[in-house]
Amino acid sequence: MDHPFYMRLALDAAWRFQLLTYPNPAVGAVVLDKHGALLAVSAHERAGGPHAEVRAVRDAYARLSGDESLNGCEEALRLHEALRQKAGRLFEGATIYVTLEPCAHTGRTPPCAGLIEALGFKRAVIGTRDPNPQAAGGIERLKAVGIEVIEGVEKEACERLLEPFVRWRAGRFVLFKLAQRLNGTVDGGTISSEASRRWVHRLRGVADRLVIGARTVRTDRPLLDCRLSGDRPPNVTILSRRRETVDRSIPLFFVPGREVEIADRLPEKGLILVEGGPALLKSLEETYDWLLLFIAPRLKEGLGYNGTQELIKLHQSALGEDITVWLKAKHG
Ligand code: AOF
Ligand code: ZN
Repeated sequence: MDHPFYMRLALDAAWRFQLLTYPNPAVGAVVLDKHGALLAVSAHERAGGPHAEVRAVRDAYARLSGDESLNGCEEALRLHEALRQKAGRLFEGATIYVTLEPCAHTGRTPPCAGLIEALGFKRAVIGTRDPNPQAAGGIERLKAVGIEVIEGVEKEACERLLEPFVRWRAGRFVLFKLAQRLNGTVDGGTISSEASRRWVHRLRGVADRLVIGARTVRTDRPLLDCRLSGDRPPNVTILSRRRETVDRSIPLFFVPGREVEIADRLPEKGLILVEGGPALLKSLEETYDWLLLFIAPRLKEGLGYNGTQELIKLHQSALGEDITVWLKAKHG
């Protein structure tokens, strides 16, 4: 069995929900049957929802049994109970890959390690340990009942995936999001595909604050809501050194249920999403944690980002028509 290969499948699945799981970590899981055939690839999608392992086991169960009654179920407790009741010996000899140590605690959902144990998995391949002491302990628990545990597969990549979780637990994580075209231009209307914009709206829905520069507020007059995902609109911080220059007739001030503040610095706690252009990016080069670029397969004249910051690529994937690239400044 090519452990790194299957772990990378789990990693790719998890990255699609990176940050969307806030305040939980992004986690991916893969299930193979007793012959080593691939049954399911899945990820944790939102806090309060089923963990990655449980969603992967749900899909693997449907493949193995032909029973479709749990397909699409996102209720963690119901899944735990139903899988324990229905799976019988289907998972005997099976292998599960998880980017993060399966939890051993009852949080908003029951413990994943308990489910893996109850279903009779033969082997668990785990990327990295859970830095949350309340949830950790799954590795010991699995070993104690005789499940073969292989630890540290693609460890660095699994730790990288977990970095925002570690940072916001310690205080704050700042993501700067920028959309650009192939030739680097960032102005002149909509840039990224609908799938990318829907993803960003989901992120707005979970972030503690959406931060935007006073210049963008002035020129784009944006609404900054979550209309494509149906989530609650985020509270907004407008970065400005001169409070009085922000025009309060701009639509974003009138989105119901939202608070808007004008401040000269970033909020200090939680998950902070910054949406802005090249000027704001330049001014926050030393401050943000990660940069997420959406690159749309189009060309158009205009203003571009001319930064020369040294960046480390963390991950890339496709979203709709676009390419998304997660980057980190070298200073970070
Ligand atoms: C896993 N698999 O996919 C994730 C885990 O409140 P809960 O029940 O959702 O538990 C949240 C904690 O569980 C979170 O702080 C982290 O330590 C762990 N996340 N564990 O086995 C997963 N997302
Ligand atoms: Zn869990």
